[in-house]
Amino acid sequence: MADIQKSLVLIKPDAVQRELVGEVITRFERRGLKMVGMKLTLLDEATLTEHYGHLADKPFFADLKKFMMQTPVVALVLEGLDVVNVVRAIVGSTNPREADVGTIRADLSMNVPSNIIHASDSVESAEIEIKRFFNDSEVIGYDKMTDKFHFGEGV
Ligand code: IDP
Ligand code: MG
Repeated sequence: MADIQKSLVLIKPDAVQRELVGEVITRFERRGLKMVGMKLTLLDEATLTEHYGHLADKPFFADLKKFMMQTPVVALVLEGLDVVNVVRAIVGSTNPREADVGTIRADLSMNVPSNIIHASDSVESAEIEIKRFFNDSEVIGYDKMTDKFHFGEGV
């Protein structure tokens, strides 16, 4: 049974530098995902240490955090049916050179860490990550005429 879920996306500094923010958001909008949170935000080291905690023992950890602080990122909360898996599929695998053609990472990037985008990898991490970057009042539920196509019976 499909669930309405939320997912956290960060459009990374490489995409901001390369003026790809609009392109990335357009892909999500066209797919029918609903933006319920959006902000430009400069990340600090403490937030990144927490966010990338699963990579703390990797040799690239310090460089990854430095990369993520180069410019502000654009943080999004997306809502939709099974949105966590849908977003990961739109984003593609971590190494852009191994990602499927048609995914954001394969179409727009060539390397790590500069792979355009972060997306939550499970419903549980999405809940934690949304709280990491957004206050409750910054995630805004609203009706859209297209909800009936993307969320409901489709008629
Ligand atoms: P994900 O972003 O696809 O979920 P994770 O394994 O959670 O992948 O890694 C988080 C981020 O760390 C990646 O998106 C990438 O920017 C960076 N990263 C992952 N592996 C490497 C690496 O081997 N070298 C440099 N950066 C890496
Ligand atoms: Mg990850």
